[in-house]
Amino acid sequence: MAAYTTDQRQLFTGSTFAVLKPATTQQVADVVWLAAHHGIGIVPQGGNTSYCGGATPDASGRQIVVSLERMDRIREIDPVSMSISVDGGAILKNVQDAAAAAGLLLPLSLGAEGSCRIGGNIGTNAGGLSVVRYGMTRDLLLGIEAVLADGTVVSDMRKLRKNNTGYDVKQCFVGSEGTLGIVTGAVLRLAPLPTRRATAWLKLANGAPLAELLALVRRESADLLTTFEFVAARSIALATEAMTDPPSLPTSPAGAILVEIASSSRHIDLDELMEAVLVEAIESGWIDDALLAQSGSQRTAMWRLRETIPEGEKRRNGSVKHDISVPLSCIQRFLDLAGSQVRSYDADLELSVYGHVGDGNLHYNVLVPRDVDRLEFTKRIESSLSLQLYDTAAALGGTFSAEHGVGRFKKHLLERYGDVGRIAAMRRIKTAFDPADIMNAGAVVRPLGEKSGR
Ligand code: 2HG
Ligand code: ZN
Repeated sequence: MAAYTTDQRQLFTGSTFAVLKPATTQQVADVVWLAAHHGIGIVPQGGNTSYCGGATPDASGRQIVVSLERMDRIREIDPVSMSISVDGGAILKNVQDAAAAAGLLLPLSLGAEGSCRIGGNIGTNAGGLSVVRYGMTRDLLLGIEAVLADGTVVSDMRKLRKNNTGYDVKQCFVGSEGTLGIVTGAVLRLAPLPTRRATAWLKLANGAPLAELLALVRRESADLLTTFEFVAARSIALATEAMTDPPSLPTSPAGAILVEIASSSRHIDLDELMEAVLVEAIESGWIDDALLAQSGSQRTAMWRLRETIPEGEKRRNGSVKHDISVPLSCIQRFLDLAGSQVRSYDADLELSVYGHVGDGNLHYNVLVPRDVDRLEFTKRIESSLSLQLYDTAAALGGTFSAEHGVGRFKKHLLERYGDVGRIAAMRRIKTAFDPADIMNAGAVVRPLGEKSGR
């Protein structure tokens, strides 16, 4: 059972008396109907890769896990409509590959893509590495099939781009993390498959304004930008230590940016375009140096370095994660304020800061010192320094969870930082969809009538 009851970050282990693995939507509906009939709680689970404990049962032992892993089919690709229909348990990587085999791109890409599943991507509104160009999961969702808390099947697997016929019910499931029903199918929007890419590693100059640099790259690359990832020097070092064959890339104490532009057209010379962008960025004084990938393997090495950071943190002794986002205009201010908060909390703490600056999203992670207990340290930081950092993000109009969701770990933060009216609306939606509170109870938001502190 351990794989189903322990969360991705191994922060807690819940308990369950059964893991059910339905193979069809009808079986999911039957399971939910039976559970509702007997008042049994359900935790819907895809790849169990939630960073916020959103897919793992609680410790009560009274929730069953409904795993979608057997519902992993690609149902249909329509190259003309540029859409793909899949089961809710389809693994993201398999959906990407199926789209690519049809000459199209599923523009959702994230570290967990080899194991996370589409239903979970919808439940958390997953973001990742190409949001700056293509948006979050929400923006890719054309249709949905979902089982409601009484076994009713919502069947809206249409591939329409336009369909203004009342409430957009499918969007209710986005960000719901299994609290409103179980996503058993989805239709996703595809894009032309890029045939050309130019990838560069930019060595940041001291004090370089990230948002201005981003604006320059977007403007001068004719908005062909797909990735703009910031990586602090400490994060680069962590990833490098964790790699067997780390690439040597230009870097400075100010860190680096991984930039990629991509196009499906064979008539644009992307290397030439990227070179022109880099010259302008160097002339602006915001970067000192840059390396333009000369081969597929050089490009892959840059990507591998970026994607190995979470693993590098894990090998060190883990990190306390802060998935914050602020308006782009406030990124620099956040970095300055948060940096001084961390220093005055404890000057010995080390940070690993990186992320999707193109989306105003930073992973502002505090490294767990080597010789301390990871869980105890996490608890201590989360009840003190983390709140200061979230306060700062909130004061700048930002959020405590940009792309990782709320789950069980961040529910109290939603209560603390969420707008009162918005939370009231969420609680009403929860109760309307799931009056008996059987769907992933304890995650995201309290239903109406339940006191806080559960
Ligand atoms: C990433 O961008 C993921 O690599 C993980 O969102 C972030 O581990 C993290 O803090
Ligand atoms: Zn991320």
